[in-house]
Parts: sequence; C-alpha cells; structure tokens
Amino acid sequence: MTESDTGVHRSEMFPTDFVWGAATSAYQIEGAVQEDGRGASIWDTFAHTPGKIADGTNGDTATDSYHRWNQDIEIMKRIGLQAYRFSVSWPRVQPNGSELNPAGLDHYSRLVDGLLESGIQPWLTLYHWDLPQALEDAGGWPERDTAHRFADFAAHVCDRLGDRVKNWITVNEPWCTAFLGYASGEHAPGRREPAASIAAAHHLMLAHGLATSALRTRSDGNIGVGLNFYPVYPASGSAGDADAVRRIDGVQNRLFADAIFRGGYPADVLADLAEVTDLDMIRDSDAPIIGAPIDMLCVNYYSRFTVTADNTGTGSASAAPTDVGSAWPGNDHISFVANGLPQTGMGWEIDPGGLRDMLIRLSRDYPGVPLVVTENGSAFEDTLVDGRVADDKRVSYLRDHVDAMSQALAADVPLTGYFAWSLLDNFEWAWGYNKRFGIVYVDFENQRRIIKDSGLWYADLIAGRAMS
Ligand code: IFM
Repeated sequence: MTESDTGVHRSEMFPTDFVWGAATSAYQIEGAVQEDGRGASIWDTFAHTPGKIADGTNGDTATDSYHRWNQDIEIMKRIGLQAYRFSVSWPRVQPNGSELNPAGLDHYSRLVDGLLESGIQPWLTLYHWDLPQALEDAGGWPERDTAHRFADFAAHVCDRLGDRVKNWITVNEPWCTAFLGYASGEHAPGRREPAASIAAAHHLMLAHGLATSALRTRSDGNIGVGLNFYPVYPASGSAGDADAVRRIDGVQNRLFADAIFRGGYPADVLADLAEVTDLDMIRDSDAPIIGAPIDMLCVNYYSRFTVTADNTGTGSASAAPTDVGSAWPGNDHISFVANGLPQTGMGWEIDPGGLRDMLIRLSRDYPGVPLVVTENGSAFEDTLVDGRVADDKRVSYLRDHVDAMSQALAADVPLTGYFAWSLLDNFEWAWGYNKRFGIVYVDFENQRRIIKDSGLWYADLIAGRAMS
C-alpha cells in the first residue's frame, strides 16, 4: 500500500527507530590538506596530476569543512538529521602511514562532540579512498602489509573516539578502490594493472576483517562494511547475456558480500579472475578473518546495469552497447546497454525498483544481518536563483528511492536506516566539482551553503511532514 492509498505521512511508513542521515567523505569536503600535520594521500597526488580530473580541480579546499564543520552541523540541525556519516582522513591520523599524529584526531574528536551535543549520531567510515601516499609508495593495496597498516589505523581511531562513536564502517566501496584505482586507472592511484587490482580487492577485504577485529576488542558499537551494489540485468534472453550477468554481478556484488557472509569468495568468480592472475595472494587463513561477524551491511545504491556479451550492437539491446572497459578484470568482452530509463547527470539510469529488489535479494542471500542504505543520491545540474535551488529531479529521485525502501520493509527486509548522498555538493572524484550530489548547494566562490529543495523535502520527511 502506498502513502497516497492511505494518506499517511511518508515517514510513518518507517519504524520509529529508523535512522535518517546524510553522508560525506573526508577528501571530498575537508580541504585543509596541509594543516595540523596531515600527510599527502593518493588523491592529493592524483588530483594534482594534469589530465586526471575532468575540470582540472582538486580537493585542496573542497567545501572547507575542516574549518566549517560547525556551520555544517548547523545545516544538519536545520534539516533535522539524526545521523551524520563522515570519514576520517587516514593521512591526517598517520601522515606517513604509520606514525600517529594526535592533532589529526583532535579534529574528529571536536566534530564528534559537536554532533553529539546537537543530538546527531556520528557514523564513522574509516576508509573512503584516501590512502596515505607513503603506503602507495610502498606498493599500495596490492601489498598485503597495507591491510595490517589499516588495522593499526583503525585501532588508533577507535582508541580515541570509541567512547563516543557507536557506528563504524570499515571500508567504503572496495570495488571502486580496487578496480577504478588499480585496473581502469580512473581513480587514484591511477594504475592500470589488472592482476594487481585483484590483489588490491583481496587486501581491502582482509583490511576490513582485520579492522573489524581491532574495533571489536575496543568498542561495543556496530561494525559494518560499505558495498556498492548494482542489480545486473541481461539485455536479451541469450545464454551469452546470462553469462555476462553472472560475471558482472560476480565481480560487482557477490565477490565482496560472499566473502563476508558465506565464508569465502564465490567459486565461479574466482574461476573468472584466475584468467587474469594466479590468485596466490589469497591464503586459506584469510577467509575466517574476512568473514568475522558484522552488525550491519551498509548498502550504497545509485543505479542498475544491463549487460550483453554481444557487443556488435546487433543484439536486442535498445541502444548501442558501450564496452564495460577495464574496471571488471577479465570481462572486457562484455558491454553495457542503456534501456531508455531516465538518467541522472552522471548518465546513470534511475531505477528505484532496483533498490527495492536489491534490498530484498540481500536480505534473502545473506540473512540475519540488518541492512542500512549508507549512500543514495543523484547529481543534476543545479542553479541558484534568488537564493533558491529548485532541484525537482533530485526531489523525485529521493522520494522514489524512499518509497522503494518502504516497499522493501513491507517485504520484511531488516532495513534500519538511510543516508542521503550527499549532505553537501563536493569534490566528485575524477569529475571534480561539476557533478553536484548535495541536498545542500555549495557556492564554491564563497563557500555559502544553501539548502536545496531536496534538502527541504528531506527535512519535511524526517519531521514527518512529507506527503506524496
Ligand atoms: O561521491 C561518491 C562517493 O564518494 C562514493 N560513492 C558514490 C558517490 C557518487 O559517485
């Protein structure tokens, strides 16, 4: 039953303890890249390399949230956020990847106190892509030692903040770091080494497992991992397209989730990856570390994929296929096709039903763990007119995905929270500042923040006032 059937407020479709929040990450918002002893991260290096970022920008200033965190909290209060998901910059805490810089942690301690004083729960992500450059110089994620360095970092952060932070996300979107960072090279550190990217994926999972154990001994909070899930559909009923679905779904979704919840990587995906590398970085003793119990599965959802093995363009796909490229190692023969759905400013198809279906699938494939949508949002071209950003398309995107979650709840999915991506317009990685995901507009000329119509809609939803 939908809200319009019943006339009830949309937020009443959710349990009273459902958590409504918004998310950001350190490199995308903080700026202040040389303050208080911070070291360089791989994103500093990458963004300063000519040609890597579409608009030639970098995160040197970003939304200046390192200095304006108080102002950001005021905005969160105006929206009525119950929780704020942010990440800790590893090179602030360990500038060279090992030595502790207490001043780096001071910033997060102040932020956490400020949030709690405002009644906003801090949700802390440990790794949102900003590896200390010194660790990349030592080999980066393809090296096993990086996973141990990460556990050490997790321990330092928890020792300092664990008395106040009760929700922990170890690694955000390991697929992106491994395959955009080390296979396609679209993200930092920009390497194009398919075999190394698979080692990176494994070591990110190992890092998650080792950090989980470090946190568990120090904190009574909830621990989870953030995975970016995409439903994958076939372009046609052909056997080739069914296998394309199996392969892309395998590397995108099952590789990571099975390792955590099913005691190991899926055999068919390992067989595919063995076409690229000998997989000797995976030790038998790693599986139980990676599979240590966690308290929540953090689901990042934006869009869907439709794939074909027939990249000649003569199949049943409704639009010309585009090669999946090198970000799915071993699967370069597969192509994406567009299915005519409306798209966001990223060119991503808008499919709220895909969120509902993915949540239902995850709850059935990996039962017994609460799910939280830790990222969901859209980039569109926004214009500030007379102090207002009328971002109707983002309002619709949010509303339709919120409705998809209520459908998942009605199907008994143990969904406990939602975080809009993003609180603020920010540095959208290889795209720079051209792609605005915020529910709050940032005028990058003067750092003024203006709550967009989507942010006002979200505020109404949280306050229980949003009607269909
Ligand atoms: O901005 C990113 C975020 O850092 C990770 N998930 C996807 C978002 C949009 O691309």
